[in-house]
Amino acid sequence: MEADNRLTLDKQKVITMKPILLAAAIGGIVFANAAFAHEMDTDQDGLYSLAEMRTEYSDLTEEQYAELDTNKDEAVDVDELTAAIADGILPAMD
Ligand SMILES: [Ca+2]
Ligand SMILES: [Ca+2]
Repeated sequence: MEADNRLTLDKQKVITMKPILLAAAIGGIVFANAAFAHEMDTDQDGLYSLAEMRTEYSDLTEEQYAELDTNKDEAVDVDELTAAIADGILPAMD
């Protein structure tokens, strides 16, 4: 009986640890993206103009920029930028 109790406790520990580790991993990725994104947004308006994006992606064309602007508001926001990187359309920044 004692052994069974220990096994149950260990299982609970594993189950409660997993979401914490997952959250830490996701948090790290979001933080890294936020750091580079903040740097590229030189006027700090939360949007990436073509000129701002060219500071990181120097050969980005107007056509490519328009494709990144998936909601067609004529600006690339952080969601569109991270989606483009996640989809491999843009390389991740250093
Ligand atoms: Ca900006
Ligand atoms: Ca947009």
